[in-house]
Amino acid sequence: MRNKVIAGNWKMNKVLSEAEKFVQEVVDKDPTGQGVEAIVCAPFPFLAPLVEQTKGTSVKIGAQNMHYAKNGAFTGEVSPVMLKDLGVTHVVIGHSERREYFAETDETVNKKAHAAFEHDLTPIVCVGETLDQREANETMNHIETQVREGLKDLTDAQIAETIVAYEPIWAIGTGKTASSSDANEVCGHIRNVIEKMTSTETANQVVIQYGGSVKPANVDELLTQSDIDGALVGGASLEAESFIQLVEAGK
Ligand code: G2H
Repeated sequence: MRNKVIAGNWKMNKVLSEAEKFVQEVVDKDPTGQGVEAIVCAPFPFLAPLVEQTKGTSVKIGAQNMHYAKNGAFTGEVSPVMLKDLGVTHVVIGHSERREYFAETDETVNKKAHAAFEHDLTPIVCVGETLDQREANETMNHIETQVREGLKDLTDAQIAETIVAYEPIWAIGTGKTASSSDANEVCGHIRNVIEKMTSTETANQVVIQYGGSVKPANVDELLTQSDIDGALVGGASLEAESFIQLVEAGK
């Protein structure tokens, strides 16, 4: 049985006092249960205090990006060594906003996925198609390429530990959600691609999240789909009350 994993992706929102207030509310409520994980992916400046605040609780803290190098002359970047040293457990890799605005490619995603495992961080690898690709019936091929390239040369054991987030770009922050059956179809396709790359056993271990306008009103329907094991949530993860409801839906 795969865990349900609910990850909040705050993107570039909040100041530290708001972040701490949010996390305290979640920690006090402790919405996780057996088989349900809650991760808050926060901006870099909040990571150290939030890791401290969540020590000994069930809430994990993730980053939204990182560089693939251990260290070096990369002004403005943050390395996997730094994240690991702080106690961060997860890192979002290749979010469509990073691909669109910061020139991330399947190649950099793959380098970052390898770097995450080298430093004992769990990558949340994002894939997804544009509206044009969906309308041109290119979704499945595009997703297959992103999965194959993004996870290239990882071991089966590493792929089993990877979280893949399917986020159709046309559903991000737009209020439009893919129908639960459409989302499940693509998540099932991702699992099939991983099965071809590895084995049935490995593919069955991979947690596949759906992301794109997930909210308390639609999360139940999404989470009951056979191949959707959680959600990567932006807008609806900004309020503690709604994030708590989303995590509770995983039970
Ligand atoms: C997709 C998602 C979080 P939202 O980017 O990764 O954001 O839930 O606001 O569509």
